[in-house]
Amino acid sequence: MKLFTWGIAPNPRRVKIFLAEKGLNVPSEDVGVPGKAFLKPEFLEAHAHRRVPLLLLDDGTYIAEAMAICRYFEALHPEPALMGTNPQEVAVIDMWERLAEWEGMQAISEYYRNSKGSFTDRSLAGYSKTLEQIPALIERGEARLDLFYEKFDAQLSDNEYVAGERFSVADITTLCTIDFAAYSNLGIPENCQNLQRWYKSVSKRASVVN
Ligand SMILES: N[C@@H](CCC(=O)N[C@@H](CS)C(=O)NCC(=O)O)C(=O)O
Repeated sequence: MKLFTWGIAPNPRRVKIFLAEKGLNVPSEDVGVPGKAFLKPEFLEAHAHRRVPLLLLDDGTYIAEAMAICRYFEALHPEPALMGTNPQEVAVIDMWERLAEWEGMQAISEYYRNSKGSFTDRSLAGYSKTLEQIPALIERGEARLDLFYEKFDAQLSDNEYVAGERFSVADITTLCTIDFAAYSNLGIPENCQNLQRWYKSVSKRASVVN
């Protein structure tokens, strides 16, 4: 088994934190070009998926998408549960994790990939075809991110964690989204006190610090 990753890129980081929470050590290979904003040509040529994280199983099966990889390990190693233990919990965690990805991670990715010179002609990850940047998506990404912050701040006003009273994969995606946004100086707004409280607490977890 091998997990293909990329430095501190936010999506491989979701899997890295998930595995650390489970106490699992999976052989991995960083396929980023050091100091550059792209993946190694050998990786891109060998893997039509062209994105990380990507998990290669011993029988040759590939699993892409951070959440699919996490689900695989959750099924193999159910404890500690990070994706819920009963139908309701599973659905609520899945809902908040999806909201974090769709409304947060996509918003900051939209901003990031359309604003940085290193992504000219590669405004979406995973394609060899030229995809030009759309400048209007910079402002739109920022506006979407504000809405994400507002929604998650409200959710955390009466929940300790994003999906309720237990730490879950929804917290992992939310944290990776926020750290990625902070990297572009678009971190949690001052007025989102609930989110600030939550962020301080989850950032101290061993899985995040190490
Ligand atoms: N929805 C995917 C997103 C994967 C993704 O976009 N990964 C980025 C790194 S964060 C990537 O592989 N980028 C390759 C590139 O920019 O060429 C997931 O959950 O894994």
